[in-house]
Amino acid sequence: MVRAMTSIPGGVNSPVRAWQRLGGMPLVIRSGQGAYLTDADGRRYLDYVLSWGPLLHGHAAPRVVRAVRAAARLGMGFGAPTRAETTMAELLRGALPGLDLVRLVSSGTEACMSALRVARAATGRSLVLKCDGCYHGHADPLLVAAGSGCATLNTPDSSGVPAAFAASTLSMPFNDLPAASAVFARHGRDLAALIIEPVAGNMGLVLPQPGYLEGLRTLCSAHGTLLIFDEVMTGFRAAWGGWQVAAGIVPDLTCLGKVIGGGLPVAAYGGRRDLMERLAPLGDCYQAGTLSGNPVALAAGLATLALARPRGFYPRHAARLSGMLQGIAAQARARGIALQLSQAGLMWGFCFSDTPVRSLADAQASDLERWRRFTVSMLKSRIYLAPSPFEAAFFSSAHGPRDVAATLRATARALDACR
Ligand code: HOZ
Repeated sequence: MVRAMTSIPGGVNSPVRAWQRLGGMPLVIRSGQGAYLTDADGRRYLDYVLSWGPLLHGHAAPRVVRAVRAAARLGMGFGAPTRAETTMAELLRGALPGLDLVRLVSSGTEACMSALRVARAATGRSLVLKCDGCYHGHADPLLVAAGSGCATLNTPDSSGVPAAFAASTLSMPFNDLPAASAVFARHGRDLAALIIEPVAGNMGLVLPQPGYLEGLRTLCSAHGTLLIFDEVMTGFRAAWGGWQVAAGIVPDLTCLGKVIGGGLPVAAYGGRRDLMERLAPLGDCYQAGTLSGNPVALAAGLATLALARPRGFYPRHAARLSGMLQGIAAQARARGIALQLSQAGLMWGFCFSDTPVRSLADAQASDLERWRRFTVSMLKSRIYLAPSPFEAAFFSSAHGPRDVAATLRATARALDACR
């Protein structure tokens, strides 16, 4: 890491990797296999970060690796249409009812930034509404009250963003429908879009309260504001398709990433035909990318999704995760430690708090020092959790009963250590 720091700002290529909340130096990773990581010194860790979400089947899943090899042999990229692009677009359309048309890009940042541009083009309005603690990538208009690394480093609004850009973004507390109604009452006519993670995964894992997303859908429809679900984290992880499928809510535009690339850079955005037809070459809204639809990355994504497709995949692995979380909850109760646990399919979160966590303010008010001591102790037991209290944890089909048992032994020790 010391060597990395002489060449890379902070030694990391994305700020939350720097362990600033946890203390100490980040692990330098050599390899991953199944549910495990191996660091540069040869130590093995059970991994609940999973590359921040994409690895639905753990590291180097054999079928995914085979698909990548086969695609690479045929060429690394063409910057021209391929069949794999259409296969992915058809798969996404089939899984998400609101996707009439979909465009492939390379990162969640790009997907969200581009969806906003389409929303502004289609509505002719400029204001955008988001939620405090939601993170939609690092495009200028979205670095306002942002979660993830911004919340971790206490820089929810970035320098370098022109004031005029930041002023075009309004932010409100997550899970607060009266607050949303107030914003719409005041600014509804100028709001191009409301962008939201339907399950917030960048302030820990915070589920929407019953009726919240439905209420937002109604507000958006009533004011001609487009509803954008950022399912970069929850897409094909909370459920096949995404949270919107499980919740039965159809947004106007959806952003995807992470799992659909199986660990390689694939993301997508799509939605109603009339909106997506605004994009060039059909329309006047421009968005492009040399690596968009890269065939090797798509091979990883398609193989990952093929493995998740069989009926019962999500319930089976989510049930194993639920069992683990019930075990952790019982351990905390037995020790008199206030711990909130949350789950959305194969994502989970934990927060040391007496009261349910419904917003960024709740997450910030939790016992962050206890989080630190717990996470450090887990690391000593060779369990790798996100180095930030404002990130979700992940689970994969590679995490088996023995891994769950090892985790529960470690959580018992860690809860003792942070009493
Ligand atoms: N987008 C990730 C947090 N939700 C961070 C990714 C990274 O730092 O690698």
